[in-house]
Amino acid sequence: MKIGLVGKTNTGKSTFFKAASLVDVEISNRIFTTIDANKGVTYVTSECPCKELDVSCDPVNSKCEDGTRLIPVELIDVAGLVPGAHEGKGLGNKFLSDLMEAEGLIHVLDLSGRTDEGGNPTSGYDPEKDIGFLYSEIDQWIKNLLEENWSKWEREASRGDSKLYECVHDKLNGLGISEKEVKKSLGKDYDNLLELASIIREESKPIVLAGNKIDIPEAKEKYEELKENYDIIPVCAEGELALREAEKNGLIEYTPGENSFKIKKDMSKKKKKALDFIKENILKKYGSTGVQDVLNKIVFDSLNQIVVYPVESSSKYTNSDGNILPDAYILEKGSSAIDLAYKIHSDIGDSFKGAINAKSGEKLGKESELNDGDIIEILT
Ligand SMILES: Nc1nc2c(ncn2[C@@H]2O[C@H](COP(=O)(O)OP(=O)(O)OP(=O)(O)O)[C@@H](O)[C@H]2O)c(=O)[nH]1
Ligand SMILES: [Mg+2]
Repeated sequence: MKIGLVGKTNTGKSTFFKAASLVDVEISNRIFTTIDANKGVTYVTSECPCKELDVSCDPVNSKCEDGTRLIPVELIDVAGLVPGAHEGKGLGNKFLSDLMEAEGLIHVLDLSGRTDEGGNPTSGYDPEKDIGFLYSEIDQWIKNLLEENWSKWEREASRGDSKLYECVHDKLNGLGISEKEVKKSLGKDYDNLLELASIIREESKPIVLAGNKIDIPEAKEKYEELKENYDIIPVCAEGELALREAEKNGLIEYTPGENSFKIKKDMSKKKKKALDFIKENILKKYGSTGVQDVLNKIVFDSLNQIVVYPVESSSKYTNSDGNILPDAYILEKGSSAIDLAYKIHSDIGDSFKGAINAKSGEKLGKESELNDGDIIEILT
């Protein structure tokens, strides 16, 4: 699973990326700080069944902190988007293809209004404008790709040489857009290619709005206004970065997504003051820094994923090495036992004989739908 960070320059994408992945990347208030895409690993979180079962787990492909399972996903941070990027303006459209590898996008907005559309310092800029501009850039870019070959595809389709959805899918395949998504989009009403592009984008690239810089007073005001019309999460990427770095350096105990932290070690007055500010103004007011909420929202809500725990022994919840609840897999909601088997390994899929739901003891067939938090033994 890959998630991309997108937005105009200087909104805090790299700060979000660094906070979420702890990969050391350059952050600055210059415009176009990031040029080449940064890639790293971050985690989505879900309640680990070890709590409910009262067992102590030994994660292998993931981590568990205090009963919260952290499951890795890939995060991509790209260059800032400028109006006209689809025509090659700014850093051009190469990074649009970098970004489109991602299944879901996080649109990082600077809610403070202190950066204009080009990322330069200003005051009173309305960040709502950036929301529409992102959709329009992506749509025009997809439209351009469709336009290049559209007449040819229509001719081929009318001769019966190939199907329209196959041609469109071939072209968009590299953008992580599935055949199913193309087919569904083509089945909807559209008057022109821009409308079709827009439908394809909605079908294939869910976008979560991250209202960043919520520590700044103007951003707090703007958030109150925007939340009436948009599903937007208040975020303080800089605050999350400070917390995760303090945790890494052993100064505090902090689980991402939580609304508090514990101080473990003495620190400088300045650092203590900064952490207190985050506690009072962000964590207490909004319940978290928002970074983890945004990641969980895009994966679990927008991309409709669930977490399933495959085991080799359904009575002991272990793999062959005796690790309890070793692996957590992210699967699309609606996935069945056979889908899980193939996700583990094609050999396991091919020799599938059934499955057992470890919590209920129930025997499952190929088509049995899995639920979030299920622990499953595949029988081969
Ligand atoms: N106040 C405040 N400033 C932030 C926050 N997050 C990022 N910033 C600042 O915003 C500026 C831009 O941050 P970057 O992370 O480099 O922004 P970017 O979106 O990656 O920028 P480009 O790579 O140029 O596209 C830096 O000065 C950050 O310190 C935040 O939560 N609050
Ligand atoms: Mg950057």
